[in-house]
Amino acid sequence: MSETNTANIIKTPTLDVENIRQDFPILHQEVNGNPLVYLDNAATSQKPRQVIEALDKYYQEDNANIHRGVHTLSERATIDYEQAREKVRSFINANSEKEIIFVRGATEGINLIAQSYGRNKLKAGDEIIISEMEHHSNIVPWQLLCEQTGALLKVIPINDTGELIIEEFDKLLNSKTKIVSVVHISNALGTINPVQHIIDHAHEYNAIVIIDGAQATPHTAVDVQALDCDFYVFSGHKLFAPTGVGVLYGKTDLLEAMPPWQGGGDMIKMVSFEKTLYNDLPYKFEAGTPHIAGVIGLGAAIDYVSATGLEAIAAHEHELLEYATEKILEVKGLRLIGTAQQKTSILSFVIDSIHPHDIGTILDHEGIAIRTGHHCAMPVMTHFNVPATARASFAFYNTFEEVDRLIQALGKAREVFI
Ligand code: C6P
Repeated sequence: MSETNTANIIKTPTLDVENIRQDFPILHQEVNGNPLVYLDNAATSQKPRQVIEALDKYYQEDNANIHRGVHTLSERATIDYEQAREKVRSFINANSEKEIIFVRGATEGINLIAQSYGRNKLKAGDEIIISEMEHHSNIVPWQLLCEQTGALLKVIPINDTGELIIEEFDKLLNSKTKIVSVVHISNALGTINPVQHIIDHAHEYNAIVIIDGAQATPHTAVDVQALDCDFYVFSGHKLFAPTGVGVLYGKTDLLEAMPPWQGGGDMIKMVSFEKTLYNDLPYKFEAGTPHIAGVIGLGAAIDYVSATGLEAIAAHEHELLEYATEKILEVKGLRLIGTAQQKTSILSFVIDSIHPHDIGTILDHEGIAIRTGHHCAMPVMTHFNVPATARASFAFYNTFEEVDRLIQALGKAREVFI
């Protein structure tokens, strides 16, 4: 894009990106003598000062355990923790706070469902459907469950643009299908999946549907009631919140019927050696002292994203994606992995014979952070017959100038290696 075109895009901003960047202290530093360009947002995103301050306040003023003490600090910590639950409920439009379980992240959420729901419900010969583009955290828990129960894993194939072949999904569904678990947005390809179709069709066979929303919640509004999914999981750290905290949403009736996953403090009403009574939802699934600061930080992150506006975020990221896609395709020998019609702001690519790790190293010298590797989605690499890709993933604080820096640096990588 010429300078004039860039100016045109910047003239009609959907977001005041420069202002937003002021909220992210980490972005204002040099790496290897160059201003940092952070394009590894799909791995983890940066934290606005409002989130950092919420953590700071908790540790400086309110630090105490929750649900336990009658003292003032404990009451304050409990209020902030439970307010964050309400913020999450509202953010994904769950019906009740009872449906919001705090976990460590998307990975723990899926494992909880597999072990608490799956292990109790599934028997030999039952079928679980996932897709070829899943993150390992939505493959391995189901393989473990299959080993434990004798259930069978079925896989929706993808085409060469990185889209689900949805007719094949429809063909896989049958009366033995008990669980369908698919990713909302692929971390390796950027594909936005037709989750509504998947949920509606799976329900015709009375299968329950789990959506892995790890890459979706930072980019798009999610309404779990409108979707009618049975479970939805996501991680805080991709949503500008701290690491070590995430969310499992589940419909009340399903969660009520599930046994606790872990035993310990807070998940009980009464314990004796003869019998233990479990706590009500959501505490039944929150054994032990949780990541209190992380949950409070997640609440602050949700406030920040909501105030910024997910519509404006999505619009800016879409413009970035279109601009970056056009520019990156001008790099000689570059092949994009993942060219779905419906995509979010992730660009996975390979360049001729340059190993993606070498691309990543050259870019790091230029101050540009991307991820290289299999992105915990090895079956995607197998499909596209590549060992790894380089992946640039954008957030709403990224700019068109940063895209230009990426493209220039890729040119340098070519000069060094080809
Ligand atoms: N993907 C990436 O660089 P955790 O680790 O539990 O926060 O999230 C796991 C996970 C689940 N599903 C999807 C679609 C994901 O992208 C991730 C995490 C990171 O792509 C780290 S591997």
